[in-house]
Amino acid sequence: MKRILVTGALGQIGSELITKLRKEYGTDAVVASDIRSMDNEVVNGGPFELLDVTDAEQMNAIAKKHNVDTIMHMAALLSAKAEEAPQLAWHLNMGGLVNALEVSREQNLQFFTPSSIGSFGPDTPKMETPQDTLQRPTTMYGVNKVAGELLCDYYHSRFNVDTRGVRFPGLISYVTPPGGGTTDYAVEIYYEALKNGQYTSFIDKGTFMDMMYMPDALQAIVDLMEADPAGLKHRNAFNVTAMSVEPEQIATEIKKHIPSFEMIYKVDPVRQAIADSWPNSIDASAAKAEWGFKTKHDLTSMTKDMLTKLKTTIT
Ligand code: AKB
Repeated sequence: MKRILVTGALGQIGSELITKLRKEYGTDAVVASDIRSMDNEVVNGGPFELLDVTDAEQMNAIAKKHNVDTIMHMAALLSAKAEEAPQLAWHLNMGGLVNALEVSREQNLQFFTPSSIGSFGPDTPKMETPQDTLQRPTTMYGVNKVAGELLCDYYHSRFNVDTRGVRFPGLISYVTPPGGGTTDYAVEIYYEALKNGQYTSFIDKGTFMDMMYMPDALQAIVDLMEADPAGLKHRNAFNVTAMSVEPEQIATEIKKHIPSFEMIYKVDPVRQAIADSWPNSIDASAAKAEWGFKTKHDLTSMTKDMLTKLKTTIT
């Protein structure tokens, strides 16, 4: 039976990943952990541990206590937050990652962590960004992500740790809002459309970025972790995406359901600069070829589902 420790379990991805993994492998097989405790379903539904990922000893002890065979390391500061506090971002994003990799090495665990489209920079080819290409990001988040990708490859080649990972695009979800990311606009827009009938976007019209609906992202994690290692030429940082969109396209799709919806623009120069340094669209063909990556949702089906699900929670 699998036993998985998830860090950052109360974050945007973690909170839904816990539910997905508990459905796949059983409630007790998945240990949720986070630096904060919250009285929510994640905490109530199965094992939970308070964990500061920068504390290596604590992480080691928790992994041992629950006899886990896998770590899914999700705890991280996102791009805009990391730009506000670059030293903290280095401490948390790199310190947490190296601790999680060390625990995996010492206890011989399988390991997953997400990289991001933020690992690319302004010199990277902007369209259909290849799997293997120039990566010179200009943000602290991007620096953390590239260093993290390399570190995960290193732990595999040097210590034979079964490290795996993807480069996530912006993830759209209705359970836990993201916080401090550049692609957050693409989540906020749905909440605000239902609450107020309008949204003020901090990202300018015409700014294309890759996005993916959360159920597809969670399935990608499970599929990659279960993939036969013999088929993996890459192990970490697979490009994955479902769509390349700009704010007007999301607004147009929302208007099909809420015709009075209005989009206003008040561009935040910091987050706009981050978005401008990222690709317009990435090429996921390596993930498709090596472990069968696929998605179910496009912009149309995602928008319909987001509005339906959110309606029951926020109105
Ligand atoms: C962010 O915007 O920082 C994240 C990401 C694309 O990694 N959503």
